[in-house]
Amino acid sequence: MIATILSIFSLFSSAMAAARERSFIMIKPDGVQRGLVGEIIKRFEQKGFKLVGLKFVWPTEDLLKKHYADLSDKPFFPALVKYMASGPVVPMVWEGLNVVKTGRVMLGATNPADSAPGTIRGDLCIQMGRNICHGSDSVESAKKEINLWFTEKEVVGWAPANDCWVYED
Ligand code: IDP
Ligand code: MG
Repeated sequence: MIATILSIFSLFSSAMAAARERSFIMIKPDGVQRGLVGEIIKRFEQKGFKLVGLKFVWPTEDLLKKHYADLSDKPFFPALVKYMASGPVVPMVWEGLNVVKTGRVMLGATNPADSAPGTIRGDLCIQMGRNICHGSDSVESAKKEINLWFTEKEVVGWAPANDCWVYED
């Protein structure tokens, strides 16, 4: 009996944890320059994900080198850092069920030429080095990226009025 209650509780709490998953999504300098901030935010908002962090910053090369540390041995790394430091960006934290995986699907492939129509990169850009938006590739890297770009206080938990119209009970 107690075991059943515990397993129901654990199923419930893992579903709750999944619903609170967070991804780091960032509109890159070309997305800002091209006036696509509203369009990209609109897609995540209309999907049903919840915005819990957002700012407008001109990032330093130092921060970008940390953000893209895993790619530091790639030949395109210097050009990538220069591109990303060329103007202001919009770092965001979005929350919801499977938001990391779904966010990547919404973004499309790294190379816009391979991105399906209907995706952000598939609809709005052409080349890999100007692909307008970043999205975390795993829950683990989302946590790292959120901690790199946001302080704890800058990520704001809140309860939207219409949760029951987005998620089943
Ligand atoms: P992702 O942004 O889809 O996660 P990553 O492999 O993490 O792709 O690469 C980070 C960023 O580096 C890409 O979004 C793109 O702007 C740039 N990039 C990746 N591969 C290349 C390349 O082969 N040439 C030029 N830029 C690249
Ligand atoms: Mg990546």
